[in-house]
Amino acid sequence: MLNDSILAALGGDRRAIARLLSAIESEKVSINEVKLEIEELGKFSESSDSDSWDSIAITGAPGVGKSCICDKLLTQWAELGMNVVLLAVDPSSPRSGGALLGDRIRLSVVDDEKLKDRVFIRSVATRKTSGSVPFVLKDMVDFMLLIGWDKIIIETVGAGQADIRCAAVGDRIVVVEGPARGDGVQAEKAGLLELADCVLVNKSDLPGAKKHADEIKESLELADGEVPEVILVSALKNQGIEEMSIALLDLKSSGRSEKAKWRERLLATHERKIMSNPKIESILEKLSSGTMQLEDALEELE
Ligand SMILES: Nc1nc2c(ncn2[C@@H]2O[C@H](COP(=O)(O)OP(=O)(O)OP(=O)(O)O)[C@@H](O)[C@H]2O)c(=O)[nH]1
Ligand SMILES: [Mg+2]
Repeated sequence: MLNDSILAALGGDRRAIARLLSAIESEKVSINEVKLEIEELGKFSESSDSDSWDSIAITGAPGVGKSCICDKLLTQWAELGMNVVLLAVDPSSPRSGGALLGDRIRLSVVDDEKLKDRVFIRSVATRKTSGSVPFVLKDMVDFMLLIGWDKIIIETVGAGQADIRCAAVGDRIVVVEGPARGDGVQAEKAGLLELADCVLVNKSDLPGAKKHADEIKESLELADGEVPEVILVSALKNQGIEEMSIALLDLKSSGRSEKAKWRERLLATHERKIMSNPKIESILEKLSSGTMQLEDALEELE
């Protein structure tokens, strides 16, 4: 059964791909099972060289234009002959089951007869309250790569810890900003920028974009290590789009962002380990009734 689905997915059958992604998302099928099946079928694809990336996260505050930028990237990269996936982590979707992308924005690439077969778009619902979303997302990314898709884009809002952990799934992280809102670069933004391999300042057609790009550059230069490139674009007016898509395709990871990414992955893994410990409920009870100290709880969970 799984074997048939995987064969169909390898052959590009979109319904089979969608079904397998759902099974992975609901943790009914594990990525290891998929790997084994593909190995048995003798269809294991070569992994790309270590200098290039397979997955890239596009993150930033709500409404900065992430989806519009993803639409442009999908179009540009598909035009180059690549098969590109967009996994959109959708925090706003209250619906259980299949969350739908495009409530606000319809991606033009899906209407492009020449390109639509080269792109695959899928929402990932974050209805789960457990910390498993980044892990499920990682499995979905790995699945698409295993069945031979070339590049995976992860769109995720960069608004909180859980979102940052979704972004940290990507081999590269791109932070999208908009024009200046007069608040400069505050602490929360600085935390996100620390993970950036590149910063896009979108809506360059609006006043304040150039100013904000300069503010960001200044704030990035204050920190140690390599300074990521800051690129001005307008997804709406098609300004700087080709340059952006070429720069991102060739994007390298800086030591600084790499460390920040691994810190998030480490913390997420640690948290999941703690929360899945069978003793967690009784320990929380003891902590809340004052019969246990935090340090002892940690030791108990070791
Ligand atoms: N002026 C201008 N507006 C833009 C540009 N890019 C996107 N927008 C507009 O900004 C709004 C939000 O765009 P989205 O692409 O949905 O933004 P998002 O970051 O994906 O939003 P969420 O997914 O809700 O976080 C839309 O109304 C777009 O038309 C741009 O370059 N210039
Ligand atoms: Mg969006």
